Amino acid sequence: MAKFYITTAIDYVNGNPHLGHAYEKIGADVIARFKRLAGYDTFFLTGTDEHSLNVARQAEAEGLSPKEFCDIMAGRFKSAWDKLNISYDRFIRTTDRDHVATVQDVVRRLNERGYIDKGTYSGYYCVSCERFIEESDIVEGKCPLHPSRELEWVEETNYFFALSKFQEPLLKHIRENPEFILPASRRNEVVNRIKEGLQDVSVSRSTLTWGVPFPKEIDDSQVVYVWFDALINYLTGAGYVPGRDEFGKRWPADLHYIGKDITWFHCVIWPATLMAADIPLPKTVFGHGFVTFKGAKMSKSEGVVVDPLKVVDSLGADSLRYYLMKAVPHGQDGDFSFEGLAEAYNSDLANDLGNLVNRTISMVDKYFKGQVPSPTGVSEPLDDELREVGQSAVRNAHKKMEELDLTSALGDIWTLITAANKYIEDAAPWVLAREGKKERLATVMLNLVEAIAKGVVMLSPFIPEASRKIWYVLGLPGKPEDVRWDENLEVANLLPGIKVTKTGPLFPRLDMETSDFATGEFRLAELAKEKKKEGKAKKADSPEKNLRSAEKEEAKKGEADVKDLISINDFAKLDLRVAEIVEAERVEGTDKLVRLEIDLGTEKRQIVAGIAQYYAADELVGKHIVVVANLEPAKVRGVESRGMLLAGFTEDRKELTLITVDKPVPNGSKVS
Ligand code: ME8
Repeated sequence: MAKFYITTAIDYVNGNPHLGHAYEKIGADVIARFKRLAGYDTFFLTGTDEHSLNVARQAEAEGLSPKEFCDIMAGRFKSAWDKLNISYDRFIRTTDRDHVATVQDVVRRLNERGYIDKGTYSGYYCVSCERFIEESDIVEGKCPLHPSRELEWVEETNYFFALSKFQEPLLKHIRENPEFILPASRRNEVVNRIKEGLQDVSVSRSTLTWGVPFPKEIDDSQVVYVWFDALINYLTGAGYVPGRDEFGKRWPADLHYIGKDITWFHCVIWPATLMAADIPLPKTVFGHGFVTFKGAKMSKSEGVVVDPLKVVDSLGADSLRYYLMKAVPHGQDGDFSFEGLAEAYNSDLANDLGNLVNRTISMVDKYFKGQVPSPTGVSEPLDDELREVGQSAVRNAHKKMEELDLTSALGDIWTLITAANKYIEDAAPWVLAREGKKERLATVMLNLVEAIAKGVVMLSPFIPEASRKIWYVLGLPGKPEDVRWDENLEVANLLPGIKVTKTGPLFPRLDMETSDFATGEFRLAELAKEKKKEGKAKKADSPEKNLRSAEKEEAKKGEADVKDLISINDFAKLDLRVAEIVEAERVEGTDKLVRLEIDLGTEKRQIVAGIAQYYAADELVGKHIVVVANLEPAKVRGVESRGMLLAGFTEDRKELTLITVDKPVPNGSKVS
């Protein structure tokens, strides 16, 4: 099986994950999921870049050691990506022990080969970029990317990497391997800059202590410069073994998926380092564009930040994933707006996709008692057209995905969703039902289910949660990810006899008047921008405190998972009971809530639980769960809830599991 090793940039942890970070991780995740579907043995690496000067300063401002600070922040990044369903195989941290060993080994290798030399550095440093800025790049005394931040003058005795020796080898490599830098526009920028000449670059810092220590035998007073350390994470993630030439079945990387601001590091410094160390080069570096907010780059230091998690809490991960992949075209910048997000949600997800699925399922339910009919052999040109659109969508989207043009692939997949909606209108199943044309009706329903199933397989890299759910309510076996992309053409074989499950709206329509979007709660970025305009923004040079004190306490204790202790008397106040679920139904107008009727032996009562994304209503009936029976009643979205069920997340936090009993006990039994 061919392998595919994909990496993202590793994020600085001096601020919370923002929408720009999320965009990159989602893009890489869509590619990784696609490659798995296409049959590649895929390994997906992401993580955090922790040895920056920014981090050291931020930790100090919070009264924590850099490592304590990084533990908290890395946790936030990891849980953000879990929430967005990023299917990484390893979350690497540059403070991981194996990574430190890899970095030291690479430095040793370069030193042995004569590519590292001591020298004196003097020049300007941008702490936001964590890079030395050449005089010719300085704009009005500032870094061009961080105009609100002062540059810092640095004069140090450092170790330098002999980048200047690689001008010709790099140009040759890029010439002979046009796929090395994508998209082509980035390649031209890089080539032009290389032609201007390459200077040796500093790879150590002598005035910092927060970093990977330089190998002792070379110099024990220096640490490795953060960028040099960071790039090497790609080797660590591939299973690099210090001291061995051959390592890992994953290297060379097939794709480094990174932002356009860091192409210089990835397309020049990184390949030169690998050439010097005699390690094969990655196949492709793809420099994606930026997500902007009202035209400005999302950037913490510039005060333009949209919190992706707030969007997820309100509309779900799939909505954000879908919108970002649609709004930021292949390799280019794209603007994020709340209006755009709401529009894409309502019009594409709720109307086009959600309605298509709900209407189809309702009709199979009504006309065929929920059982998808078998082929009848009666087919019309209309049917062939729909099938043709489906086959082309599978082929075209495949090609676009291989080209990493995710936005166009999404467009190709949508041609099938649009065609299926049109097919309903043209075939008018309700007329066929009225006229008693049962055979024709069967063909139409089968074709619709086939079109949806095909669409869902292709959509699963983009909107994995909804895709799984649609697959489930269609009654298809397994998960859409289990179907290989090229087998998708034969998805029809899976259909006859499957039994659909009626469900509430997959994407309940968003009411622009009453939703969170209208409340201002979401408009953090806008507010930050306004504040900045008024000159009230925090001084960028003074590290802003952003940790909650409880997080700090936990970090210091080093026991992040242990909560405050309670006494046995406190515990005794809880009335935990076993209850049987006797009825379950989705709370109308919500996508998370389920109303349950539970039997507590002596009484029946109603509780409301936020578990609809993890359990279909039918699945719940008959389960014996554990509830907190003496919780004071509350209204959830206007529905009374008298009690609370207990549940926990699975290890990857992707599934919720109810706490149930594993031997029969009477309803209402006390749990203690
Ligand atoms: O550069 N839109 O970290 P970082 C799209 N630690 N992508 C964006 C973006 C935006 N508005 N803002 C940032 C670093 N990014 C280094 C990387 S890799 C060995 C070391 C992207 O936290 C950015 O281009 O500043 C980069 O690819 C990633 O987010 C991390 O940025």
